[in-house]
Amino acid sequence: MEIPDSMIAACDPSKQVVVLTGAGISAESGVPTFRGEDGLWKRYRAEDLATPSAFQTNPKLVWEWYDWRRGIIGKAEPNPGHRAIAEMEGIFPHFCLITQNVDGLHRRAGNTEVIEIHGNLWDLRCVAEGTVREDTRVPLPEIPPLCECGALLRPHVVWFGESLDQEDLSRAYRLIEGCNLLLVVGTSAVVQPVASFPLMAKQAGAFVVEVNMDPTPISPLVDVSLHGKAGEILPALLEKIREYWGRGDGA
Ligand code: BJW
Repeated sequence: MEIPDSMIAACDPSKQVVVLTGAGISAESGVPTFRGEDGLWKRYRAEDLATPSAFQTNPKLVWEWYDWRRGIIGKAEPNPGHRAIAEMEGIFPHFCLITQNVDGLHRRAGNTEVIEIHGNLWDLRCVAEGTVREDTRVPLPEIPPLCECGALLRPHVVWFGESLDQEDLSRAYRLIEGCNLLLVVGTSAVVQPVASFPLMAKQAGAFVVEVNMDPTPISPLVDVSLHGKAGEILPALLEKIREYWGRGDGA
């Protein structure tokens, strides 16, 4: 996999850099993705597990699925791809990470400037009060878990048909529209509204790079598509950025 020089030149550390990630970044940590051959949606129906009506109909089933995923994610470790993105936060003074992932692995890798735009599965939200608390126990002692007020707790994640947190979304839009470089990693780019971020960034004048195992709907519109494993491409990219920009004049 060849990383073009035009791309390294676009990675100017003085510029606003945004990284947008999806499930593919955590695949090498053993966390299942949603789509593709081994994806969760091949084995489970999203309508039965990741919608508000599924939770209303059968909260126990939905929680059993999340408890199972929490078990997998609880044992997973950040991989070289997560670590490279964490190091980018140290290199680029104007940096932000927007992740669709709910696994918390980016924070564990060291990123602090993170918008978890689809929530976090270690947080539980009371359906009556809206209060959020962290609970990292695996397995949960009670399924479905209940709030002290007696109402159900739900995973603090964004399901299909639900609005994203307005504050997170507004901040993400501002970052996308103002960034100079957008690095899109490991997302199939089909779930809205996040799937539109790369086009928005491109239209606002950003240099857009995609890192993915396979081509996606955004591949034709990005400036550079790097096909391969994020855990291999991102450390190589970081090394090249350091080599190129570490010389001081970028020459
Ligand atoms: C690697 C790799 C390696 C593998 N290295 N790469 C406009 C038009 C049409 C529909 C809509 C629309 N606006 C809204 C909708 C409805 C819906 C939607 O987009 N549906 C589409 C599927 C058609 N969107 C919503 O409902 C959103 N809400 C919303 O917009 O509210 C307003 C509204 C509502 C209704 C109508 C209109 C407006 C909410 C979306 C919430 C998504 N929730 C989930 C579950 C989160 C909780 C949980 O985890 O349980 O979020 S679904 C799931 O998909 C999860 C992910 O964050 C999200 C995206 O998936 P992602 O990350 O891209 O993963 P994959 O598996 O798809 O892709 C992995 C990629 O990695 C692949 O490309 C691989 O090749 C690659 N890969 N290994 C590099 N090693």
